[in-house]
Amino acid sequence: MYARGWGVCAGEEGRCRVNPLAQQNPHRRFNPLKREWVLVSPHRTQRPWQGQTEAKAAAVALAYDPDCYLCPGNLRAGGVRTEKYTSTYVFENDFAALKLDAPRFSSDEDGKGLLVAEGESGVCRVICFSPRHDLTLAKMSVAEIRSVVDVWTEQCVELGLRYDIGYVQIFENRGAMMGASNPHPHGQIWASLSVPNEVVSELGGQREYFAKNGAVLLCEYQEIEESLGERVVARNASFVAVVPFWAVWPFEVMVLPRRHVDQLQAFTEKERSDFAAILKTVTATYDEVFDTPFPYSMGLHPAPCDGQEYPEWQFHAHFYPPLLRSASIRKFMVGYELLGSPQRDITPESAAETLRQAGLRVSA
Ligand code: H2U
Ligand code: ZN
Repeated sequence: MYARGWGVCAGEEGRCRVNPLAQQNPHRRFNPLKREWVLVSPHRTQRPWQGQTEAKAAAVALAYDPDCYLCPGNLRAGGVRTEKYTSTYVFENDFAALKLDAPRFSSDEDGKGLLVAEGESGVCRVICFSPRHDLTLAKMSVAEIRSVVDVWTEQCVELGLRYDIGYVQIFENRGAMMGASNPHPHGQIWASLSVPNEVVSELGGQREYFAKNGAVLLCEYQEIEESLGERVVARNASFVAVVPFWAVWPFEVMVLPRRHVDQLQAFTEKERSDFAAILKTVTATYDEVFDTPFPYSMGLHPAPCDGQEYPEWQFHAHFYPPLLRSASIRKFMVGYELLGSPQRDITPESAAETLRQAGLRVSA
């Protein structure tokens, strides 16, 4: 893969490390999950910025906001009153993008596959992580995040058993910069009949690797990352958080289990608590980097639940945060990135080092 003139750089124990040439020179890295390349331009980190800056997000102060759609006992925008919930709480999205009773159809209008459409059905739900308006995952206790993990798991079990659901996508948009509509700590579930694009793409990479090597791509990757350590941000008994070798977003993080698990519902009790703990560590670390509530889109990637077997799939979670150099300077995916390939300036190794330093300040 690194054929053209690069050679392989062996570390002390003969393990492969990032080629020193790559730390300072333009290069591209391969994402084996999606089978796509990302351009890395480390020499460019000093470039001046006179473009858009964002306002620093203020921390939310109120434990209960009478005007919040998601606070317990309040009237929602759709006219339904939320009950006075006391722990993690789920409701059907009042403005759902998917509906279970949507008609099934498929059409290919010109018969050439150029005007293809299919009916899509599913369910959209909102999960209030906590009744407290002023909390975030980073500020919630591990026990409170554990109740979020439990609810995610129950949702995956319930929806995964349905014959008309093929994938359960759980995610959180955090912060106005990522389009979150409300500071109340919440996430969403979009469960659909078909398997969405990103998952199809990651399945392609994992299948190819499994067929070639008879091994699970992300399990082997996790072992390599743990043995090298240079992109590891945090770890506990059951999980490791890394800035992927092929990360696109400046401070992108992937959370991987340290054993092969395809679904959330396959976690042991201890793993559920350890998952809660590493989510707290990652989100608290993020908030420390620029001393601001760190915006991100986060999501879980279990295997599809369409009745097929996925021995090649490893459960994982992605964090995609947009901030680049400060609380007010974000990365944009524009120009070359829309038309060519994604590109980053700071290397994943230096982002991991920044996150590790921030993590040390959190635990100090
Ligand atoms: P985001 O902040 O990630 O947009 O999630 C909030 C979701 O909550 C959004 O999908 C739903 C929106 O449709 N919502 C309701 O279902 N009812 C409301 O009263 C407000 C928002
Ligand atoms: Zn994924």
